Amino acid sequence: MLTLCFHQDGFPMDERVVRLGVTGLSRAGKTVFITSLVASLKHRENMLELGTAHEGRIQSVRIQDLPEAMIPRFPFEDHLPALMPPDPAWPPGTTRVNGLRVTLQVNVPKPLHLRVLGGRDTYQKTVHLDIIDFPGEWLIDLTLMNKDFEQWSIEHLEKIAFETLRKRPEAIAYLELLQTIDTEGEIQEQVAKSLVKAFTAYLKALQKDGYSNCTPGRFLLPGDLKDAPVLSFTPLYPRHGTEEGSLYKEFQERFTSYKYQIVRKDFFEKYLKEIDRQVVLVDVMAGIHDGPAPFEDQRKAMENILSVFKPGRNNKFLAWLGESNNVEKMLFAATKADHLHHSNHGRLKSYIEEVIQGALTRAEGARADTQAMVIAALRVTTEGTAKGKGGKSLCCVRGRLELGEPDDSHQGIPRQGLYPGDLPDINQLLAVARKGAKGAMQWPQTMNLNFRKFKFLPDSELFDKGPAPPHLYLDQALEFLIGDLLC
Ligand SMILES: Nc1nc2c(ncn2[C@@H]2O[C@H](COP(=O)(O)OP(=O)(O)OP(=O)(O)O)[C@@H](O)[C@H]2O)c(=O)[nH]1
Ligand SMILES: [Mg+2]
Repeated sequence: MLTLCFHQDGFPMDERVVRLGVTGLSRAGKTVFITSLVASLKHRENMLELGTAHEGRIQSVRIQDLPEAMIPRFPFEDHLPALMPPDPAWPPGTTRVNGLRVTLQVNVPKPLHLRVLGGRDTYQKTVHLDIIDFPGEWLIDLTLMNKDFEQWSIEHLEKIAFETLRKRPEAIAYLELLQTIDTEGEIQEQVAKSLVKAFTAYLKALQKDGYSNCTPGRFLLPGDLKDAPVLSFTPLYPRHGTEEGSLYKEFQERFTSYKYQIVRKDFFEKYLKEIDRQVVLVDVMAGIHDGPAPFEDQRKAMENILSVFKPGRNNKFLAWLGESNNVEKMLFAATKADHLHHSNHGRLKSYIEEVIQGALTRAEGARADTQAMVIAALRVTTEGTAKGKGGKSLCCVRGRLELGEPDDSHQGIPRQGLYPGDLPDINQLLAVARKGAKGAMQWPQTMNLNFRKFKFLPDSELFDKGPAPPHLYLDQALEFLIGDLLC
C-alpha cells in the first residue's frame, strides 16, 4: 500500500506498509530470524550489505504493535536480551501467533523532476514493516486445504500401516485400537477421545523423528484450542453412506470445520493472505540428519506449502487467494549456515535450490522476484582448521556445543572445535531420498555421510558490537527483501 503525503516544506513523503511473511516448518529458525532482523535494523553496525544502512540514510527505527489490536506483540524486547551476554540462550518455541511493526524513516534522493523545485536534495520515506511469527507446526496444515477427509485418512492410514511394519509402537497402538471400533455406529465421546489420544501420540513420535507432514498441526500444538471439539477427529477407513450421528460422519464434519474454520479463516486469511514479501526458512541440515525418509518428507512438505503462496493455473487455492495475493519477492533461505564451514556454503545453497525447485518454478511463473541463499540469523560459531588423519587439514567450526537437553544455565560451557563433515552431493542424496521415501531410515554407508546434527548455543564473545547481532549474510537477505523499499 503506497500513500503519498506532504511534509511541512511541501515536498512529498512516501509511506508504505509492507507485510513480510516469515514462514518455515517447526524449529526452522523463524523467531531467531525475526529477532535478529529487527535488532539489525536498529543497530546497523553489522549490516554493510544493506545499502541504505551502509550509506547512513536510515534516520530512525521504531518498534510498535501491529495495527491489528488482537495480535499480541512479538516479544522482541525479551528475545534480544535473552540472546545476548551475559548468559545467552535461544528463545523458546512459539506457541501462538504474535507480531510487530518496524517503522523505518529513510532519507531518499529526490527524483530529478522534483529537484527543479529547489530545497533539499532528499526527502523522507516511511516504511512500515509488519511481521508475524507463529508456531511452525501450524504451517503444515495449509496442505490440508486441497484434501477431503477420505483422502487425508487414506494418506495417514497408508503411512501408519507402513510404520507398523517398522514396528513403531504408536502406529501399532492406533491401528489396534481402530480395529476394535465400529466407526459406523453412534459416536461415543469417550471412544473419540481414546482415538485422538492414540493418534496424537503417533503424530508426536513422527515429529520427534524429523517428519514434517504431521497434520493436523494443532494436535501437536493446540494453542487456545486445547480440548476443543474441533480437534476431536482422527483418520478412519473410508465408509460411504454412513448415518448422521455416526463416528465416521462426526469425524468427517469435524475435519471439514477444522479445515475451513481453523486453517483457512483463523490462520491463513487472518495472518498469511496479505503477504507482500516472503522469506521461507528451511533447516536443510536437520532434514538431512534425520535420514532419507524425513528428508524427502521435508522437501514435499515445503513444496506443498509453497503452492499456497504461488497459485498455479489449476491450483485449488486460487479461489481463496483471489487477486489480492501478489507476493513480490520470495527469499528461500537455508538457515543455521554457521553450523558449516563457509567452504560448504555453496553446496548448502545448491541444496536449497534443489529442495525448493518446484516452488521456485512456480514463483517464477508468477513473476515474483525469487532468490535462494544461505544464512545464519545469529552466528554462534567461528571458523578454524584442524589436522585430521594423515595430516589432512580439516575445515572446522568452533562454538559452545549444547549437549543433551538445554537447562536453565548455559554459563561456563566451553567452546569446542568441531569438524562438521562435508556436505555430500545433493543429486545423490535426493535420488536415495526419493527412492526410499517410505523405506530407508539411514543413508547408505557408501555415501560416507558423516555429517551429523549438533546444536550450538549463542555466544557472548561474538556480540562484539553491542546489541548488533553477529550473523552470516543477513544483510544480503535484507537487501534483497526490502532494499528497494528504502531508496
Ligand atoms: N547455529 C544457529 N542455530 C540457530 C539459528 N537460528 C535458529 N537456530 C537454532 O534453531 C532453534 C529454533 O529456532 P527458532 O527461531 O526458535 O525456530 P522457530 O522456527 O521459531 O521454531 P517454532 O517456533 O517452534 O516453529 C534455536 O533454538 C537454535 O537452536 C542460527 O542462526 N544459527
Ligand atoms: Mg518460533
